[in-house]
Parts: sequence; C-alpha cells; structure tokens
Amino acid sequence: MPETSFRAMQESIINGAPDTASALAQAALTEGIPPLDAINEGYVPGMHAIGEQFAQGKMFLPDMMASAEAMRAAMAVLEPELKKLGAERPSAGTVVLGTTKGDIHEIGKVLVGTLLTAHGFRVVDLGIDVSGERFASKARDLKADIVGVSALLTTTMKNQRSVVEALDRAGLRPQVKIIVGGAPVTRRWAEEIGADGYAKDAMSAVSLAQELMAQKATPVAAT
Ligand code: B1M
Repeated sequence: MPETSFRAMQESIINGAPDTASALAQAALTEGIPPLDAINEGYVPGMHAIGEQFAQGKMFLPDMMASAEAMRAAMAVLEPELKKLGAERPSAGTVVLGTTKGDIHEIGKVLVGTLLTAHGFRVVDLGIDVSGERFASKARDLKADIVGVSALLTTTMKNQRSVVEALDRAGLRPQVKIIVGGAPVTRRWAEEIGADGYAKDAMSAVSLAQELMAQKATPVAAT
C-alpha cells in the first residue's frame, strides 16, 4: 500500500529514525515502489514538515540534524538503484556540483546529483561550503559543461552570484553553463545574477541540464 508506506516514510524523517527510514526504503524496493516516488512522496515531505516545525519553534537544531540523518539513511538505500539507470546511457555531459560558500545543506544537492547521474551525466560533487574560485578551478580542470550551485539559506544565496563572477573572471563563461537551485532560489534571482538557468527541484534540474546541453550542441548563429 504505497499511501501507508509514504506516510511511514514521512514519519521516520520527522522522528529522526534512520533505522526505520532505511528499512522502509529497503521494503519499498522489494515491493517495486519506484525509488524516486519513495523520495518525492515519502521522505521529502517529511523534511518539509520538520522545516516548518523548526520555523515555528516547535523543533530545534538537534531535531533537524536527526531528520537529516534519517534522510541520509534512506538515500543510502535508494541512491544506488537510481544511479544504476545512468550506467546504461551514453555520457550526457559533465556537471560540477556543489553547495555554495557558507552553506552546509546537502540533501537536495545530493538528490540533484543522483538524478543527473541516473540520466547519464558525469557528476563531480564538490560537497558543501564551496567557494566560487573552487567551482571555477574544478570546472576548468574537468572541462565541465555545466556548473550547478545549490543554496538553502537566504544569506548564502548571494554566493551563487560569486560563482558566476568567478567563472567570468576565469574566462569560462562561453563554454560552461551555470544552473542554480535551492529552496529560497527563484527564476528571477537566477536571471539577476546572470546564471543560465534555475531549477525548482531535482527532476527539473535534469531537464534543464539536458536543454542546456542541446543548446551547446547547436549554438545560435551570430547575426
Ligand atoms: Co537548515 N535551514 N539550517 N539545516 N534546514 C532550512 C533551509 C530552513 C528553511 C529551516 C526553517 O527555518 N524553516 C532555514 C533557512 C531559513 C532561511 O534562510 N530563510 C534553515 C536554517 C535557519 C538553518 C541554520 C542557520 C540553523 C541554525 O544553525 N540556527 C543552519 C545553517 C547551517 C549552514 O548551512 N551554515 C541549518 C542547519 C541544518 C542542518 C545541518 C541541521 C540540516 C542540514 C543537514 C544536511 O544537509 N546534511 C538542516 C535541514 C535538514 C534543513 C531543512 C529542515 C531541510 C532541508 C532539506 O534537506 N530538504 C530546511 C527546511 C526546508 O527546506 N523546508 C532547513 C530536503 C531536500 C530534498 O530539499 O534541499 O530544498 P531541498 O532541495 C530541493 C530543491 O530545493 C532543489 O532540488 C532539491 C530536490 O527536489 N534544489 C536544487 C536544491 N539544490 C538545487 C540545485 C540545483 C537545482 C535544484 O541546481 C544546481
């Protein structure tokens, strides 16, 4: 019964229970529930619920940390299944991914990386708290097609602009596309800082990356 399973998944996150989260993920795979459905309909709503309760002062930092631990436990089971799909596809391009300077949130970014991998992208995840200079130097070394920058805090969003500027300074902008995302990020913000695109969730990030790769393959002729 997916509905009941999804509710149990959500509760395992709210309760910060990694063993339960992991066991439910395993059960979902056994029952044939698609891993992405388990993530999007089971676990992610749990993360949103904990975020709301934190904002209302009903939950505290240790609760959020326990929920993140439970989410990681579920992802450890589901991620390999999602990534398997990518191994069967021709390479779609190279993406250098990271969370911006000053920000340690990683769950959404990891999910973006997993789905990109599942769709054939080679993803190099630089982790959290990544400076603009590091994004630029890795993009150059790896001949990246796309740089993806995640930010979860209103205070660290501005560092997405620093990444755009660092790639500009390194002379990489003609060949490297920049995509931004994260809960406080908007399309308007992406345009304002000169990024090439904004994605509201992990699946949209995949579609956007595919579109940008298609644009790179057929550049608009200069007039
Ligand atoms: Co923090 N935190 N947190 N936190 N945390 C939020 C973001 C917050 C909204 C909670 C709240 O108040 N309601 C709030 C930010 C408020 C604001 O800035 N407006 C907040 C705060 C305040 C903080 C601290 C400052 C708390 C403190 O210390 N007092 C602190 C900051 C530390 C720092 O970074 N310097 C902090 C710390 C933490 C933990 C460490 C405890 C933990 C993170 C653990 C970890 O990642 N390893 C944590 C968590 C878990 C959250 C919430 C509850 C959940 C985030 C999450 O994982 N969501 C969050 C509340 C919320 O978001 N509702 C909150 C699930 C994930 C799948 O979604 O990350 O949004 P998300 O990713 C989505 C999309 O955004 C998008 O696709 C993903 C999948 O669909 N996306 C991209 C993300 N990146 C993308 C990149 C792309 C494209 C799409 O292209 C490159």
